[in-house]
Amino acid sequence: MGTREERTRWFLQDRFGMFIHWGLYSIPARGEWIRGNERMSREQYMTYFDEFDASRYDPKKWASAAKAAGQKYAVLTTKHHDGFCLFDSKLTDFKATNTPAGRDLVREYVDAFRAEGIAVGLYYSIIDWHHDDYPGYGDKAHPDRDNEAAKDKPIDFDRYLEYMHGQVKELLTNYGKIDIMWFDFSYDNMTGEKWKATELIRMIRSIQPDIIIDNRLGGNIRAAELEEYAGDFFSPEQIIPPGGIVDVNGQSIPWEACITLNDNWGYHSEDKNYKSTQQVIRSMVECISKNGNLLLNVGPDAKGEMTRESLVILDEVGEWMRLNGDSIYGCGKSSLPKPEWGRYTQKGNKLYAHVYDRGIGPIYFQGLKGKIKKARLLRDGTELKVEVPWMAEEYSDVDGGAFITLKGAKLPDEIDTVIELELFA
Ligand code: H79
Repeated sequence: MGTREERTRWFLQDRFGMFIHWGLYSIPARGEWIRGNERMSREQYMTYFDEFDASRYDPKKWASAAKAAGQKYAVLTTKHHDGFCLFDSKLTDFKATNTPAGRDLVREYVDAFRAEGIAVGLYYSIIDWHHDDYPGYGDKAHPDRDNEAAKDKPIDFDRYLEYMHGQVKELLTNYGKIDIMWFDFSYDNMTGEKWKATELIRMIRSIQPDIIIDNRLGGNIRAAELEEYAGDFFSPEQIIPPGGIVDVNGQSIPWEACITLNDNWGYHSEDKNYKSTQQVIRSMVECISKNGNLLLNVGPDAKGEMTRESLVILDEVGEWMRLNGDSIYGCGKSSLPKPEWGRYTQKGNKLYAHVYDRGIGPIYFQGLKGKIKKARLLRDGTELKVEVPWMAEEYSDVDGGAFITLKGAKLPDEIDTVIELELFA
C-alpha cells in the first residue's frame, strides 16, 4: 500500500490528464447539471435513458486523442449526480446496459485507455439525484424532493450508503487495476463519516492498495494529522490556486486543478466559449510551476464523439507537448521566484524557462550569473548564448543575473517558447 508519497509518485510525474464527462445529460446538451438546474422530473429525465444509444462511442478514439495530446491519465464519470451508471452495476437498473446502448461503457473505456498505456481513473458522484434514499443536495437541487408528495417520504440513508459502497466495490473489483478514484463531493455536514468514509477507504485500499483518491470525501488533507479518508491529492475546481497547495507546515502536497475547455463539464451544444490552446498550455505550465497537475475536461456528445473544437485543442496541445514535454513531465516548482517574462518549471538541474513576453534584447535571468552550464531552445535543440551585453555590468551585477540572447524579434513559439537551462550541479 505504501505512503501517500509512494502512491502519488507516478501522478506527480505524469502531470497532465483527461477528464471525461459523459452521460444521459449529453443528450439535452445543456450541461451535466441539467436535471437539477431545470428541475426535471424523473419521468422527463427517463426519456434520455430510453434513447441513450452511444452509437458512435469508440473509446479507442478518445484514448488516442488523449495519447496524442500528451495526457498520461484519464478520469471518466462512471456515475454523475444524476445517478446514471455507465457501468453494468448489479445494484441498479439505471445503467447503460439497460439503455439502447446495451453495453458496459466503463469496461470499454478501461480497456481502451489501458491499451494506450494511459493510467485509468474513475469518477463517482457520491451525490445521487436518482436514488430514493438520497436526501438531495440542498432541497433545490433535488427535483423529486421538490415534489410535495415525495417531500415527506422517509428515507433510509444507510441503504444509500450500502448502495454507494457496493458500487464502488463493483468498480474496483470488476475492471482490473484502477489508478485513481475520483469522488465528487462533500458539502455542509454531508462529509467524512456521513459517508462512512473510513470504512469506505479501508474497503477501497483492500481491493486496490495503490490507488490514489481525491480529497472530496471530506477531512482536511492539509492537516498535520490526517483522517484516513482525507485523500491523496487536493482537487481545486476551475481555479489554479495562486500559491499551489501546501499543508499546515508549508510543505507542498499533491494537487490537481480540474478545468473545463469551455464553460461546461458535460456536453453543451451552444457553449462555444472555448479556451485557446495557448491558455490551456500556459495554465498547465502554471499548475506545474506550483507543483500541481492539470486535469483537462472534455464533454463528448450524446453519441460519444468529442467536439471538433476540443479535438483541435487537444491536437495543438499535443503538437506543443511533443517538442516541449521535457519541461512538463516530472517537473515541478523551481526555487527561483516567478520571472517577469513568464514562468519556470524545474526537474533536477534542468531549469525550464517558459518565455511568454519576448521584450527586446536579451532575456534576463535573475540570480543565475555563473550558474548556467548550457542553454538551448527546447523545441529544436538550438544552442543559445549566455552573453554579457555591452555595459551589462552596470545593471546585471546588482542582483547576479545572466543574459541569454534570443535571435529574431519574435518568439519561435507564440504559445510558449521554452528555454532549457542546464545548471551547474
Ligand atoms: O462534475 C463537475 C461538476 O458537475 C461537479 N464537479 C465537477 C468536477 C460539481 N457539481 N457541483 N459543483 C461542482 C459545485 C456546485 C455548483 C453549483 Fe450550480 C452552483 C450548484 C448550484 C449552484 C453550477 C451552477 C451548477 C449548477 C448551477
